[in-house]
Amino acid sequence: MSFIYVAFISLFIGGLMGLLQVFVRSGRFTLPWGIDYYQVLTVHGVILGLVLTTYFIIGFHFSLMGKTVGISDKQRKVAWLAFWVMVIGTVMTAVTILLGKASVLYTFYAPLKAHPVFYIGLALVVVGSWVAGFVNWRQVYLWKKAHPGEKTPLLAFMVTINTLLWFIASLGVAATVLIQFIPWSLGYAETINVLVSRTLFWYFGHPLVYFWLLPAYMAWYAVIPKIIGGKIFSDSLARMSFVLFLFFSIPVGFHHQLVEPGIDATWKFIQVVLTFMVAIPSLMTAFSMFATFEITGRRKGFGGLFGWFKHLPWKDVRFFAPFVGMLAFIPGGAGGLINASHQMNAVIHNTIWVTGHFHLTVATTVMLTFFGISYWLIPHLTGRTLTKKINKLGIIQTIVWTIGMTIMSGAMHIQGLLGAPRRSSYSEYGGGEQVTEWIGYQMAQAIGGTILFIGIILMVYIFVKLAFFAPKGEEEFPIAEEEEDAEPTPKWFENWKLWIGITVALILFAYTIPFVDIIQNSPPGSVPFDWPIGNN
Ligand code: HAS
Repeated sequence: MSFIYVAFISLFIGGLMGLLQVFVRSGRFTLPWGIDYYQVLTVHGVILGLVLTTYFIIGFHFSLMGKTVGISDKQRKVAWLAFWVMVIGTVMTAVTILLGKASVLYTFYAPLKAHPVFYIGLALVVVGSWVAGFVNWRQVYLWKKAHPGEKTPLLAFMVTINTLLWFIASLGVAATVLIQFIPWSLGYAETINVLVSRTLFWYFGHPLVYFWLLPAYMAWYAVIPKIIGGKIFSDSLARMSFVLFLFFSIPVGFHHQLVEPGIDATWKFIQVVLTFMVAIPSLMTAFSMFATFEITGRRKGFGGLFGWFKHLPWKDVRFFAPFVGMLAFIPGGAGGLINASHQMNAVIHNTIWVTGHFHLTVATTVMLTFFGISYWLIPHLTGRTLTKKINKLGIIQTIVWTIGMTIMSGAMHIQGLLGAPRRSSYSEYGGGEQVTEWIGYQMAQAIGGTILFIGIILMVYIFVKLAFFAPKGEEEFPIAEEEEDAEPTPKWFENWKLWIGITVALILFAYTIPFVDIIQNSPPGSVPFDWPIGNN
């Protein structure tokens, strides 16, 4: 619950920053008291993209592990250590941003330099998250020892994969922060190798998005079937899709660097092929969800081609919010495939289309699923219940979010196709003709963003209600069982050495030669640049 508190405080602060951004980009509003647009944008990206997600996910992981494999008092103490290390790191990072000494956005691209404390704080957040992961692995290990020959419970298996994915991926960001950014920002190193830093960042940055997505998939595979009165379609399919995510989410970072000079085109091509591989487990997930919906509906007596669709509990927000998240992932995922296609990437890269893409994926698919989880998880943890009134408010919240996001993200996608840049404040670009095409969409963005902020206020209100004021009682922790006639899960799913071995082999294959090439043929490193100029 402590992790979830931080997540919801972050939601409010980050959402407020988002509101200010869309106002500024409408061209009708200037930030007061000399506050800088890029400072606000950095708070928004760091607090929503890195803080909210990581805290919510780790809290959710702990709750799933507690329910399935249990947690000892000793493990709980180490989990608290993880929490406090992360909080100290978060506060350090937040202070530097608020003091205007780290307006480097959430991707902190070199050669923009932040105050050293910004990087040290981020490193602490990562270290804290590793400690949490170690606790999760230990939980599974002890459970396996006590239950020889039994398969690890599905959700514990999924948490293990997600923490493994996170650990292997975050080694990249830890390396660039410790070896490159901290010495350079402290003045011990005069220059930084920009391409190496970006490559290590994206080695981490892409799997990061699956670290966000997989907890949503955990709920789709194992929680949603229970809520709709059904069963898990296939335990093996669910495990296989998670294993495929472990394999393919890391060796694909180059698809964020397709226009980056200095990376050999052959290796970009190879990583694009691997990117298309990572879409497969998502398609398997879509298939599995349809199967669950249909089988459950037919069992309840709803026949015909689409009759089963009617049985879904549309008035239950625990289902409705994640379902809208699933729907949003159809255009969101299709947009991802467009981004990954080398030629089309040249059209949309560094345009606000990309911002539209990730507001559909992380800010809709993932967030609406996290909200869907919160409706039962928070009252479950606080010993309260989800009342009919809060449920109804939740449905309204989901609709408000969907309207706001459709307008905002739609406007971003269209503007991106017209060439409007991302990561930029309002500008008329010297009266350029092309810019006039964007203005209307920037207004739409502001309208959508304002509706979304209303959605955030509603959600924070619901959170406070569920955490402190809802009637006392017992809220179910819904975990579904597998279909009776499902094929038994093969034993080799527990072969962790094999999964880790294949993952490492794929990473070495995709990165060794291009990385050596990048280091051997690097242009001169860069001295630091400060923003705002002369501020640091
Ligand atoms: Fe992405 C940029 C490619 C998925 C997040 N992405 C980003 C950035 C973020 C992000 C934050 O190749 C910006 C980073 C930055 O700041 O620069 N993305 C992909 C691909 C996928 C993908 C191929 N992205 C995500 C997810 C994210 C996320 C998930 C967050 C959670 N993305 C890219 C690329 C870029 C990029 C390039 C760089 C662009 C550039 O140039 O800068 C795939 O994983 C997508 C596969 C998904 C599917 C959809 C499956 C559909 C499902 C729903 C089923 C629905 C049901 C309901 C069951 C194939 C599972 C049905 C009911 C009915 C009634 C119909």
